[in-house]
Amino acid sequence: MTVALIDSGIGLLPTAGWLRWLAPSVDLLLLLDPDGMPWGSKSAQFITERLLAAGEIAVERGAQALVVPCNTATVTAIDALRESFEPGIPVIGTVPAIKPAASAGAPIAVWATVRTTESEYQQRLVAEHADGVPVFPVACPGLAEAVDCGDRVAIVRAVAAAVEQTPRACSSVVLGCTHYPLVADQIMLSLPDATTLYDSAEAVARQTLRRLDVPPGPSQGPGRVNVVVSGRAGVLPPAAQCFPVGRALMTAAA
Ligand code: DGN
Repeated sequence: MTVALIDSGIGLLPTAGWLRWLAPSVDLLLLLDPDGMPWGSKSAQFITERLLAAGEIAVERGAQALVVPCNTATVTAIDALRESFEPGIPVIGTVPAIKPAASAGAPIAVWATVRTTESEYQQRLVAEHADGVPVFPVACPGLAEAVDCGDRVAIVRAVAAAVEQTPRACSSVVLGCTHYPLVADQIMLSLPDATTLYDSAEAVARQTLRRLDVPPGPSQGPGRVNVVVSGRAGVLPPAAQCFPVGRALMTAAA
C-alpha cells in the first residue's frame, strides 16, 4: 500500500510522520516542488497544474491515495484533483484546524499563507465551524519559504510579524500552513505561555487511513519512503514537464 503526499516543500513532513506512527508498514511517496515554491503566493492555475502533475506521477508510481498536506493547495485546487482522480484514488486535503480550536471556546488566530487567508474556503470554514468564537486571520508572508530554506533569521522575523498581528486575547492559535508546525518551538517561545497551538496533521493522517480501510496500530514495517522533487531550481517548467529530475531521483532517494 502506497500513500502519496504532495506539497511545495517540507510542510508534508508532519503528516508523513503521523502516517508513519499510526501505520508503519504503509509505503510513503513524498512529492515536493522546490521549483514551484512558494505555492502560497502563486495563481490558482499554477497551483492546480503543479498538483495535477504531481498526482499523475504519484499514480504512475502506484499510489493508492493522494494526500495534500498543504492548506494553500487544498483551498485552491482540491476540487480539480478530486475530479481527475476520484473515485478510483481517494484524495485527502488539509484545511486549518478551526473546528477543533473552536471547541476550546477562546478567540482564535489562524496563521496561514496569504492565499489561504484570503480564500473563500477559509471564510466558509469559519462560518460553518467557529460556532460564534471570534476568529482573527493572520497572513504570514514568507514564513513557509523561510522554513523550507531553514533560514533562521527570516523565520524569527516572520514569526515576530505574525505575533504582532495576533490579538493578545487569542489563546488558541491555528497553524493553518503545514510548514509552521516544523517551527512550533520558535512560535511557542514568541507567544504568551497559555497559548495552545492547533494543526491538522494527525487528523489528516487518520482520515487517510480511514479512507483506505487501514486500521491504525502496530503492523509489520517499516514501509519504504521514496521522494520525488521537481527539477531545475529557479526554472518553472510547463506542467506537462514537471518533476523531470524527480523521475530520475526516484531510484536514488532514501
Ligand atoms: N505548506 C503550505 C500550506 O499548508 O499552505 C504552504 C506552502 C507554500 O508554498 N507557501
